[in-house]
Amino acid sequence: MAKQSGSGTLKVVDPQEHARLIVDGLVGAGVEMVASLPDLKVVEVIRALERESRLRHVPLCREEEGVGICAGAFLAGKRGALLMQNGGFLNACNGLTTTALQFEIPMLLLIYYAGDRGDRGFATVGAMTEPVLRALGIRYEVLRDVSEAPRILREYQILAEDSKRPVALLLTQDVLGVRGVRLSYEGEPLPPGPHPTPAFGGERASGPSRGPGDLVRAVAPQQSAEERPTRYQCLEALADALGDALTVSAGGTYREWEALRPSEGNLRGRTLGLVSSMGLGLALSLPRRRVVVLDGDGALLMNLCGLPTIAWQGPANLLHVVFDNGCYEASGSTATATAAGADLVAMAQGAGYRRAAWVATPEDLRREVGRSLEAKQLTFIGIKVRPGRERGLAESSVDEIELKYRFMRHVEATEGVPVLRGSF
Ligand SMILES: Cc1ncc(C[n+]2csc(CCOP(=O)(O)OP(=O)(O)O)c2C)c(N)n1
Ligand SMILES: [Mg+2]
Repeated sequence: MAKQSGSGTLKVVDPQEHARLIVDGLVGAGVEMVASLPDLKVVEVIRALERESRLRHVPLCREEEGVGICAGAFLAGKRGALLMQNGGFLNACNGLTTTALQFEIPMLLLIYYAGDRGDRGFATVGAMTEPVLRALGIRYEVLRDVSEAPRILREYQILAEDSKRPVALLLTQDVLGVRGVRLSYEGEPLPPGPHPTPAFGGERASGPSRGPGDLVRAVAPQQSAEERPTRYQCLEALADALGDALTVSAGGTYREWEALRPSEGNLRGRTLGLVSSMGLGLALSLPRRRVVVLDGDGALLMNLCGLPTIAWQGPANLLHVVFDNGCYEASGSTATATAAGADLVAMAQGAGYRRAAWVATPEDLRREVGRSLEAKQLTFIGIKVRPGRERGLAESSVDEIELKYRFMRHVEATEGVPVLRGSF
C-alpha cells in the first residue's frame, strides 16, 4: 500500500486492490480467457489472473502468440483478452493485422502504457503507441480511473464484438495503482497460481518430469532428399485418419489438405507461424474435440516461442504435425535453418512436449498419429518432406470472413454449443 496525493487529498493506493477491480471487470465483461506477458507494472493483475477461477490465464512467451490464441478461442465461442506492455503490442502488430483484423475477430487488448506522461524511461515506445493503434484502426481509450474500469471494460467488450475488431484500453500507472508505488519483487519468485480451470479441460503441465506414456524420438531419419515423401503423400495418409478433427493450416498445406479432406472444420491461417497458437486457443476452448495443427518449418521457426506456451498449457486434444521441407517454399524456396541442422522435434521436446517424434514415411506418420489419438496426450510429430507442391489443385475462392463463419457454424453444429454470439 502507498499514499498518493491527488487534487489536494490523500488517497491510499493499493495495486492489489486495483488489480482485483480490473480482473473482476474482465469477468464482468464476459472475458473467459486472458493471455498475458508481464510488465513490472501489471504483475499484480497477472497474479490476480492466476488466482481467478472464472477465466483461464495463458502465460505467453511473446505477445503475438496471444493474438492467435485469442483468435482460436473466439472461433470456438470464447471471449479472449490480451494483456501486455506497449512494446509487446508492437510485437503483436502482424498478428493483429493479418489475423485479428483480416478475419474480423473481436479481441480486448489491455496495454500497459509505458512512457505515458509522468512515466520515466519509455518515452519512445510511449510516443508510438497511440499513432500505431490509430494506424491499425483500433479504437482505444486511455484508462486513468480504476473506478471506471468495470464499466469501460464491459463497454469495450461490446464494442469489440459489435465492430468485430480488436479494441484497446491503455492502462496507465494510475489505473493500475502503481504511480509513486515502489514496486520490488526481487528475490521473491512468483510461482504460477493454483489456476483452477472450470470452463476448460486439461490441466496445465506442471513440471519437466516424464511419464511412461511419453514418447521422445528426437533423431531425424537419415534419408536422401529423393527418399523423402512429399507433403501431399503425407496428407493423403492422414486424410481418413483424423476423423472429425478440426484442423489449422496455411498456404500450400491448406490447399492440399482441403483437396484431400474437404471440411468446414479446416481453418486457414494467414499470419506466418500463428497456426499453432490458433490451434492452442481452439484446443483449450474445446477440450473434448481433437484439434490438429499442420505446420511448416518456416512458419514454426517464426513462432518458436509458441512451443513452450503450448507445452505449458499441455492440451491433451492437440496434435501438432510439422512438414519440414527445409525451405520457405511458398516464398521462393530459399533455405530455412532446418536445412542447416536445426531440429524442430528436439526443439518441441526441449519446449516441454512430452510426446515428440520424427517419423520417416507416410505410413509411419499415420501409425504415429493413430497412437497419439489413443494416448490422449499433447503430441508433436515431425516429418522431413521433399519440396514440391501438388499441381492442379483449385484455388480457394473463400475469403477469411466466409471461412470464419463457416468454421464457427461447423463447430456449432458438430459440438452442439453456441459459438457465434451477438444479437443481430
Ligand atoms: C511475417 C512474414 N514474413 C514473411 C512472409 C512471407 N512468407 C509467406 S509463406 C512463407 C514461407 C513459409 O515457409 P514454411 O512454413 O516452411 O512453408 P512452405 O512454404 O515451405 O511449405 C513466407 C516466408 C510472411 N507471410 N509473413
Ligand atoms: Mg518449409
